[in-house]
Order: sequence, then structure tokens, then C-alpha cells
Amino acid sequence: MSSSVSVANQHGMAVVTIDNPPVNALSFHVRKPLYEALTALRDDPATRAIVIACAGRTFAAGADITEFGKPVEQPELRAIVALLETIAKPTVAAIHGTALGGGLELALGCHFRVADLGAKLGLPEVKLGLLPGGGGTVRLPRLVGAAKALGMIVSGAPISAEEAKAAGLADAVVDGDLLAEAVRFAGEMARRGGPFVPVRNRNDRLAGTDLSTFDAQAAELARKARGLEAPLACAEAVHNAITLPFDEALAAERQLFLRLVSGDQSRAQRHLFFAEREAAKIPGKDLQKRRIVRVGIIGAGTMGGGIAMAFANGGFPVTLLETGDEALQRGLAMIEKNYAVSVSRGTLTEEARQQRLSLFKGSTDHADLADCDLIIEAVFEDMAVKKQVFGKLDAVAKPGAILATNTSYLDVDAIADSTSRPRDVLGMHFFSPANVMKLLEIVRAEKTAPEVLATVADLARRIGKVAVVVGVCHGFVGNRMLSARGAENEFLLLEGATPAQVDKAFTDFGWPMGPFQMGDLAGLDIGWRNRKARGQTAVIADTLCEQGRFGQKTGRGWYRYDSGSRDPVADPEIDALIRAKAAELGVAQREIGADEIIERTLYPLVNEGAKILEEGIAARASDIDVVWVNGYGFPIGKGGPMFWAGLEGAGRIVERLEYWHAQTGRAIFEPAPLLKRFAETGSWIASG
Ligand code: T1G
Repeated sequence: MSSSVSVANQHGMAVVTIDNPPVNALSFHVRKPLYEALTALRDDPATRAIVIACAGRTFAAGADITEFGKPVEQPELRAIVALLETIAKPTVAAIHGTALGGGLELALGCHFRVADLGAKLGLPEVKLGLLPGGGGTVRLPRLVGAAKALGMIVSGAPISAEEAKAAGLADAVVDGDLLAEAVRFAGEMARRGGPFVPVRNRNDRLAGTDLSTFDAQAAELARKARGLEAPLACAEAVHNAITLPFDEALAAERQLFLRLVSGDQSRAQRHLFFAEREAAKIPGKDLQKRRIVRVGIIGAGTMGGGIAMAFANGGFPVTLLETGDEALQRGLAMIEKNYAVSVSRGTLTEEARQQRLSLFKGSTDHADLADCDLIIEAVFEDMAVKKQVFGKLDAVAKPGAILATNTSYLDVDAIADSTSRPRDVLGMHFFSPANVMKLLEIVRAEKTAPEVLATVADLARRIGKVAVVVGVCHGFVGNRMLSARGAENEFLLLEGATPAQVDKAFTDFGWPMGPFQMGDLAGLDIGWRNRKARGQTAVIADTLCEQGRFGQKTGRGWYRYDSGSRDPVADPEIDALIRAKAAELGVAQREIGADEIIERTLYPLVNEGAKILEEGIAARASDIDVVWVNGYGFPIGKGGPMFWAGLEGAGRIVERLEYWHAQTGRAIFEPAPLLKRFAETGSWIASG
């Protein structure tokens, strides 16, 4: 046998164990010996039943994603599943950990599935821009029904062992010795005798499918696909499972898979899968981390409250501090309301709500932070205020406590240097709402100790955040690039584009919303305050704010919002204001197309990313992609700004930046040397 697959055979009960750390991906060096072992056991008259199990922490978590895009080595997973279905003796998959993708499809080739109580089962291929390509779209509906299968496959969300049992996907759930139970189960099946019907021949769960209901469900899911092909292909494949004979549906699945796996969207999403994991590989990652038990949050406003919830959701006791009791109670009330809304939506149980609220302790006395191991300030975005807060923290925080600032822009080195313990200081830039948005920019200051960085990076994972370590500059990675993306917005309006046209160019690109709608959502007064603090102006946006048009919160901003609605309505007053400003400034108005809008917003975005890479503010181009996908909604089907630059053609980007630089003289259009180098070499590596 190979080192990846072993066979134990006692009294006719064969156990085939896959051992391919870390997640038992079904790589070629697993598939070949697995195929051989199953063939031999099928043909061995002494073998009465077969159990497939995995060593380590999980049942097979899928095909080996690193193999995609390379020549396929036989046998493919599909051949192994087909082989399983030629075996007349009982076959049992013993599932623990996360049986995902091809791993679950392997289990679907078995007659039975016995799952550990803590196991998860799912087909997450859609998250990679794919669909289950090992028969999952045709076999899963035969066990759980078309509607349940459609929901699982299009969402990619795994289900628990209990849910799998209830749905008909698992035949038994074990709380104890999984392997022993699976072997016992297999023996019992062998004693009872066959025939053992392979999943492919089970049609009763499909028989009663109401196709119109199914199609309505599929249409609703497709509506949310926002330009992504995989969700649509998933729905089509499950539809085929209902309407076509098994082998035809299987062949159709194959064709859909081959189309997706070679497409740009799947390449982009597979890039992001690995990019998120690369971002976690920071210097000092394996250093001894500091012990974090209690977390202190200073500021109970929108950000502070959201950050506090993020930690409470991760099971950490939180001390929430405000300057006065009224602000504190307001913050705590907001947190209670947020949890109550989750309970009413069914996304949180009442028990969990109470458990999380029990983790909060409110205070208006800095001394109460003395027992905190990590203290994060989320106070007003003003350097003097931040330094004052850190001065107090320096006095009350215990030795070894990590002190973090949630600043979005400010110089973390300056904040660290205002304390006696700069090695314990760094930035933790959360994105609003902090209890929901996955991105956390960890701002590594010059003096931040490596183990402090490693501790916070590990902590980020524990609270479900996607962390990217960034360097100190104005706006770090995300907000600095956001400034470049928005620098032309007012010029575009003055020259003739409307807010709706700009926003439509963005939503057609795949963004959840455009910059003007986003501004109305966030509140235009925030940008207005920042501009005033930095002595900057924006002729149109400032006028809106002077008129009290702050966006959704005031019912009017770039758009009008009819009472209570969040849907933007184009406002003729805005068009008139823009025309008046353009006339005042002597700017001729003209038709501006979507291509120009993209060139003058997203090309500078890429260009600024290249500058950030050159300056070492980000360690990798893929880190920048992780920031933009998880913090700003960059369409996952385009892989993030730096990956998309390759899809768009960096040479064209450089050429158009040079054109706009010649037209306007504005620095954001001056192509970064690294961008030019990327255009020539296809590599974002800054050095060498
Ligand atoms: N292939 C290759 N490498 C993988 C992998 C996979 N399927 N899954 C994980 N890794 C690597 C990962 O890059 C990391 O590497 C290490 O394993 C630990 O992963 C035909 C087409 C299982 C829930 O989409 O969701 O089957 O950084 O850090 O947080 O229909 O890994 O250490 O070098 O994520 O404990 C479908 C993907 C594939 C599951 C574990 N399956 N994996 O999470 O560890 S397509 C998936 C995960 C497919 C078939 C289709 C998670 C996990 P490194 P990790 P984790």
C-alpha cells in the first residue's frame, strides 16, 4: 500500500484509511492507491464490507485544489465513485471533521454514511467558482431531495451531522468511537444482507419534486448571483438531476464543471482561497503568543460596540468603557438591540444571546481596564484624542497588555511613541459593522513586537476575521486605495456623469453598490469632517453637506430616499446642483461612458496598490486582494484589484493611465513602476 492509503482487514471487515495531511485532500497520490485498494476489496470474496475512513483531523475535505488548471492524472475522483457503485457488498464512509466537496462526493459513492456528532458535511465548490464535479449535483438530491440539495450546493454552506441525518444524507450519527461504530454498522449491514442500492439508483426522493417550486427557488438564488456563473451552473446541474436520466445528468455536470474550472471567475476565486491563507503567514507566526482572556474596548459607539460584539461572539469577556454613563448605556442598548434582531431573524438562539450579553461589563472608569490582556480604542478619529487615550492606557494597563488603536488612517507609529511601551502597540483596523465585516487590517508599527503581531493575528482567526498585516501610511492599504478610487468622482460628475451612471458602472462591474450609493449609506458627513480636518474640499459633496444632505440618515444625499426606504432615487436637485457647479467652474459637460468611469476609478485603484507594494506597506499583491474582497466588496469573481489587473490587461491599464495623466496631469494617473513591470512580466514581486 502507499503511505496515503492503507487497508486493514479483520474478519472480512475492511477499513480503508486515507492519510494525506492536513485535510486529506483527494490528490492524485491518494486517488491511485485508493482506486486500487477498492478494486481489490471488491473482488476479494473474503471481504464482507468496506469502511472508508480518514486519519487526522478530518474526512477528505475535497479534491486537491492545487491540481486544478494542471493536466488531470487518472484515476479521477469520478472513476473512484463509479467504482464504489459497482461494489455489491456494503460500503460505509466514516465521516469526521469536514467532509467537503469531493470528500463528500466520495462518501456519496458509498451505500452508507456514518458521521461523528461534530462532523460537518457540505459541497462548497461554488465558493471556488465551481460546482461539485464528482457527481454531487446528481447524487445529493437523491438522498436529501432537490430543494435541500439546491440550497446546500448553491450556498456552499455545510450542515451538521444531525441535520445530515435528518435530511437523509447520513445514516447514523456517532458520539464516541467513530471507526468502531462504522465497522459495527458495516458488519450489521453485511449480516442483514443486500441488495445494497447505490445512491445513483435511488430516485424516490426525486420523484415528488415540484419543478415549478424548484425553478422559483433557483431563480431567487440566481438573482443573488450578481454576475457569478457558478451559482447558475449549480442550479442547472441540480435541475438536470431531476429531469434527466442519471448518466445524462452526470455527463452534463461534467461539461458544466469543465467550463467553470477553466474560466476566469473560478481562477479568481481559487486565487482568493489561497490568498487568504497566505495572508495569515506572517513573520513570527509560530512565536509564543501572549495569553488573551479579557478584552477591553474604549468607545461604545458604532465601531466600539461592533468590535466588542465581535469579541463576545468569539467567546471573550469584554469590558466596554465610555467616558460617561449615558454614552455607555446607549452603546450597551445598541448591542442588546443588535442581538435581539439576530434572534428575531433566527440567526441567533435566545440562549446564545443571553450567553453573549453575559460577557459584557460596562464601565466609565479606566481603572477597570487593569485586568484586560488586550485593549482596543475606538474613539474619535483625532490624533490628540488618541494620544490622550493611550496616555491613560499606559498608566492603567497591566504589563504585557496589548494596546491597539482602531484608527482608519492615523499614524500608528506616532500613537505607539506616545506610550512607554511601543512594542505592545499596533493598529487593529476593523470595518463597519465590525461584528459583521470579515476584514481586519492589522497595522504593524515600526516597534510592534513580533509576538504581539502573532498574538493579534491568531486572535483575528479566533473571532472569525480575515486578517491582513499592513504597514503604516495614511489609510494603510484599504482606505489609501479607496481615496485613489474616489479621487475622480467629482470630476466625473462635473464633466457630465450622474451619480447613478457612476454607480451603475460599478454594479455592472460586480460591486454590491457604487461609490455614491455607498457614501449615502455610510453618511456623507464622515468624509466632510475628514476633509475639513485635512483642509481639503470637494465642491459638490461639501455643498450637499452644507445643505444637510448626509445621505440615508437624513433622507437625502446624492440620492433621495422616500420615507423609510433605503432604495436610492435619482434627485433632479442633485443634477441641477452639479450642472450649476460645472458652469461656475467653466467645466464643459459631455456624455461619459462606463468604460471611462472604470478607467478613472478602478485603474487608479490598481495603480495605488502597486505603489503600496513598492513601499512595502503590503507584503504581497494577494494581500491587497484579500483586503479589497473582504473589506470593500470587490467582486470575488474578479479576484481582487491586483488579480483583476491581470485579467483586464496591465498593459492596457498602463496605457490608459498614461492617457489620463496626459489629459489631467493628476498624480493618481502616473503609472507606478511596479505596475509597468507587472505589465511586462506578469509578476507583482517588487524586489529582484
Ligand atoms: N485542496 C488543497 N489544499 C487544501 C484544501 C484543498 N481542498 N483545503 C485546504 N487546503 C490547504 C490550505 O490551503 C492550507 O494550506 C491547509 O490545507 C489548511 O487549510 C471535485 C471540485 C477544510 C475547512 O473547498 O474549507 O472538491 O496554508 O488553513 O482553517 O467536486 O481548508 O497550510 O499551506 O483552510 O482548518 C472543495 C476547502 C474543493 C474545502 C479546513 N473543498 N478547504 O480549514 O485549515 S473542490 C473545499 C477548507 C472539489 C470536487 C470539487 C478548509 C477546511 P497551508 P486551512 P482550516
